[in-house]
Amino acid sequence: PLDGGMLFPQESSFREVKELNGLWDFRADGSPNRNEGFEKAWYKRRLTETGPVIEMPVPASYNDITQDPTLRDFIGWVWYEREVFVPARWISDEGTRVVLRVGSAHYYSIVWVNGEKVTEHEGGHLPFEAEISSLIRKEPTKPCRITIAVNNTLTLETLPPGTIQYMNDSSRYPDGFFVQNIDFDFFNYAGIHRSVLLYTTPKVHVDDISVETNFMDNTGLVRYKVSVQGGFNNTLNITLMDKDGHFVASSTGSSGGLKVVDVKLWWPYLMHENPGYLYSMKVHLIAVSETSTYEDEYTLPVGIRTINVTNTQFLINNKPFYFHGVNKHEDSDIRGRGFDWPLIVKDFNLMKWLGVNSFRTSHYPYAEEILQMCDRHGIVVIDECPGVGIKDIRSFRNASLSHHLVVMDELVRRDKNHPSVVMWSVANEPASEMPPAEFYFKTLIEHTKALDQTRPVTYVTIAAADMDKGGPYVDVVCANSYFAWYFDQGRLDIIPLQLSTHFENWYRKYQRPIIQSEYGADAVPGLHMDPPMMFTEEYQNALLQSYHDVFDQKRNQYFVGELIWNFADFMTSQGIYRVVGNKKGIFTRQRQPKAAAFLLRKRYWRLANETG
Ligand code: GCB
Repeated sequence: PLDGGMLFPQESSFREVKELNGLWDFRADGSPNRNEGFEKAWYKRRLTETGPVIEMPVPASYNDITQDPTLRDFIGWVWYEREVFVPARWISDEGTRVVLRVGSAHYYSIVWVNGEKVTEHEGGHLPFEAEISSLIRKEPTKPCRITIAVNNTLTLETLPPGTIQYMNDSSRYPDGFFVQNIDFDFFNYAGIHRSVLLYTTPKVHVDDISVETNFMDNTGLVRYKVSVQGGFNNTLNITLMDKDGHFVASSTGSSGGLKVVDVKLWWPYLMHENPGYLYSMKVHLIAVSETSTYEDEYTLPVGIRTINVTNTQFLINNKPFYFHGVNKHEDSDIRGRGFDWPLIVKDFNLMKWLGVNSFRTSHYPYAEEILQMCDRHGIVVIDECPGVGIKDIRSFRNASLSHHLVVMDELVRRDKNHPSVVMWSVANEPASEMPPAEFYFKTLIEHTKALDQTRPVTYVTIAAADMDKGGPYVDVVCANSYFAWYFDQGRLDIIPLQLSTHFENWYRKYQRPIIQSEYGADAVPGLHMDPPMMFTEEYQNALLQSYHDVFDQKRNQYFVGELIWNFADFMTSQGIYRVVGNKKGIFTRQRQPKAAAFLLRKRYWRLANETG
């Protein structure tokens, strides 16, 4: 259904990458009908010629960059623009294909180059691109002007969904006053969140690669498929090399298998002294046409491993895997959801300090660079799509479902080759007790399984087993619960009974392995009280401890993992339940430990020794 592949841009002898990160011109369209940019066709001239601009860093959310509350809470179109020189040889060589790629922008984007529209894309968190070769060749000596308009308005058909509510009482609200209502618990950060790149490939090029891996005894098997764009007399040479660059196996043609003797499997961190083992699969293309020859090369890291699920276990390489990990957000001070290497590396160091072997990309796909790190470090990922906050019955309608299916197409296309990704999560805490949820989740899960036959599929539920309409379709039950927090507030003593009952009900009904995909309590760092009270560090610790006692009872039965909510404090919309954001982090938003971080660290390293 999707047009072509979405390989991560990479440099090789035949490909170049140019990053367009830095300061862009920026303007939010605050006109009364929020549409002046289109009415006046801002993309036709330089943005600086149609009104005032400010400097805006890319990548970053725009919300927390200025002192202006209107921009922080802005809903509507914002405009980004920058000019860039395209290397002359990219222009003169007709055999070079130039692509403009946006790693992600939230939520709806339209892109122009020199005033001509080149693409539009719906949805944050996933990349989109456009070939601009012929456009830049029209005016070869001029810098190329890239304009990107981004709109963060959410509707019942977007993922995540939201609604706009106009306040019509003119005695209480000014004309045109509206609010965006959302049913998810994180700030709706917006803007260009990941790198903008120009990259080249040869005109005839490797467009997509898929691998599936398996092994038997000591022999690994990599089945691959390569698709090529253009050409007619194409020769594909595939070479697999080990970590040290030594030849392992080779093949020719657009699909086939590579046999790996004495295979070194991809193992999760802590299960093996040599985690995250990656081979390199070099795909080399020579295409000969009547007039020219094209050559291309793309190297894909490949981890050889298998995933299987039984009634009671989650198996990696046929060994039971126990998830002891975290839920995260792409979230930090000032940059919001913007890609930031120092933050990413710090988070990996903190995860290793904790003894984390896995995380869920709550509640949207994370940057590809993060998944690449997980591949290399052997950290296991539950890859979640932005299907969060589906609470309104109107969000189960066909238009919403159709878009949700496309998002899964895009997610699987982007992430299918990562060994670290072991399961897809199609949603978080939908209103899965509503009757239309059954058809919705049956369709969504079947669709995802058809896209990828090698990974289990789930969605994360908050419903009880006897209420959940999607329960029959998931491979693993991922259940969230907040006993002694949102219910029975302050009553830590009810946790053992309620949590055990909850698990038993799920297991009895579906005989599927269960993961505690969220649990936790807010703690304001520095607040202390004994006996514990809600919001203190002691209460957070005591709540986690009670949950852990139940986990340990069920661990040898059907219980296969625990993911704390949350790794770090994160920003939310304003409201009476949130004191400058969600404080369920075991680290603060600045990544300093609360008492709970030490509790979990002790537990996770113990689990690492007991279960791997
Ligand atoms: C949940 C949601 C998560 C929230 C969390 C909370 O169930 O999945 O997005 O942040 O609870 O703290 O309320």
